[in-house]
Amino acid sequence: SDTRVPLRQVWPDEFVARYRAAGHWRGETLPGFLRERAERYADDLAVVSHDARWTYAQLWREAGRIGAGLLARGLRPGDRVVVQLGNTPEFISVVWGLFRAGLIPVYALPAHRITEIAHFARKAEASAYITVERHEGFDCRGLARELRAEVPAVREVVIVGEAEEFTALAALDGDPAALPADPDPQSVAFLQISGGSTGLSKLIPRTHDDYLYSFRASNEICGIGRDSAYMVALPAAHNFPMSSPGWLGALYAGARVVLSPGPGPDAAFPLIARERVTCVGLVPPLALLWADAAAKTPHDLSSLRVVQVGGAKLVPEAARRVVAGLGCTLQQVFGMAEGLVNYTRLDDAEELILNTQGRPISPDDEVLVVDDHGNPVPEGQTGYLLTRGPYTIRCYHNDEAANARSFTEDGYYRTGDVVQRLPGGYLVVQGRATDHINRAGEKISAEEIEDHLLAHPAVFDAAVVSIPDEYLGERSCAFIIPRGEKPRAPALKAWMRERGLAAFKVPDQIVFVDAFGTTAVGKVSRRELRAQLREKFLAGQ
Ligand code: J2J
Repeated sequence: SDTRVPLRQVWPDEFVARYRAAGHWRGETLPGFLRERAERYADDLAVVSHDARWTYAQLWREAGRIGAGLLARGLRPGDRVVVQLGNTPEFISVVWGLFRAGLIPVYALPAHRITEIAHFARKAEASAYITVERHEGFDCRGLARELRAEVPAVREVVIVGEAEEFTALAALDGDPAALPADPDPQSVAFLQISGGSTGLSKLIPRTHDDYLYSFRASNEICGIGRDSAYMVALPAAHNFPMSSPGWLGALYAGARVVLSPGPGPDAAFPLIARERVTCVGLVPPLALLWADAAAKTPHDLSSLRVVQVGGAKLVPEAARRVVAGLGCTLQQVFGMAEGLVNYTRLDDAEELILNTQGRPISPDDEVLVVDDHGNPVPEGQTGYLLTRGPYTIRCYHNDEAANARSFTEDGYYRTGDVVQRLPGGYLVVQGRATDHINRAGEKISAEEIEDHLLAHPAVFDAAVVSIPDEYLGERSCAFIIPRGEKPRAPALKAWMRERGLAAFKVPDQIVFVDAFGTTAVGKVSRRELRAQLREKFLAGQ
């Protein structure tokens, strides 16, 4: 019998009825739509990287081999599989292999290390882990060994490349006739990773129906059609390049997905020229880097029609530089892996494109902007953003405490973002209610990093805050009260990395202090403390 926490994502009946009646939920599934495309566009290119070109038929066949091979290795439909792959065609074939086999991908980022991977494997109660032999010099098989030791329930490891004691992706083999029928469109298709605003990252169960709606509707808004070429420059496992409209949207449209091996102009520009890329999604610091590099590049970028920027706030001045530098339509994207995505529309007035983060995808996205007491604020005023709708989750997986905190009684998701709503529903992101650092689009929980720092014997107390950074938007700064002899900052950073944490979570800056010397009387909350330290630091700059 299965003792695992069931995968579920449920909307109340009246919402299900409404979303179906409106045509948002159409009963399509991820394996179902790709099968149809593989028949219709069999010989058209689906996935292109710097050294591979796969047609729709090839992608579908590869997915079948992988899915059947995993079932032949003893995995069962419903099993969860942590996937950690870079921007390679194998990432896409593995994901569809899992979908075809009824297995549930759990999307890790290449930057994650044992601490994060073990957390995902435990929370998801995963049975398998799929990774690559090396990623940018890092030995992922070593990580797989640590994972097997820490979480023995992960009984199967599949490696892209040289597998050593594990199973090679290339060796998977099975009878595609053994693959199950397409899943229930309302069932959970995968677990996405949350930005982790408080504590460790949470797992986000998304259904076929809800996710398909989000990227099908995004295609329309972003102008993705059969002749489009969508470039994945950010990590392909991130929700933005996956679904807004991302590589899933591109495949849904029968378009081409172009995988850039890295996010920088060096990797991306030659591919844009060669493949005539029409659309790409970037985070603000990258968009600025691209805009500067475009003036100097010998590569032809004239095919680019839309550059999307999201994941962190793009201030108006930066938006102007992106438009001037890349000379194509800018689209601001304000989204979240939990659901709600806002876009400026391609034909919006420049005023809106430069100054707002867009408006929701769907007429059925419900957006509330509320004050500290949960009461709606007048239009144009700033408040906390709450939302529910046809592609916004109602609960996290296997995390009752987070669910109690993150959702209202009537099912709104508390985004943690502080926004201003303008006429027409356009949103301007003004800040946030939760203590995380948005480092170039990578979200870092202050609490999670403090917990790690407190495990160091020479750290008496630690408070982690965000500091404005010209390039990254924000960087992380750890205030530390030492215990006994003060450790050296580089040694402390190295120690953090050795704990097996994603490198982007290691504090950018460390400031040693004797005390947190708060001015407030009595006990202050961690939040207030972080705010005070941040203000004092900024005042001293
Ligand atoms: C300010 N803050 C933003 C923006 C996200 C599309 C685009 C982005 C994400 C994403 C995504 C922002 N301006 N334009 O999943 O499908 C911050 C907010 C938000 C959090 C979500 C997509 N765009 N943010 O970034 O789950 O604080 O998703 O709540 O990683 O990023 O982070 P994440």
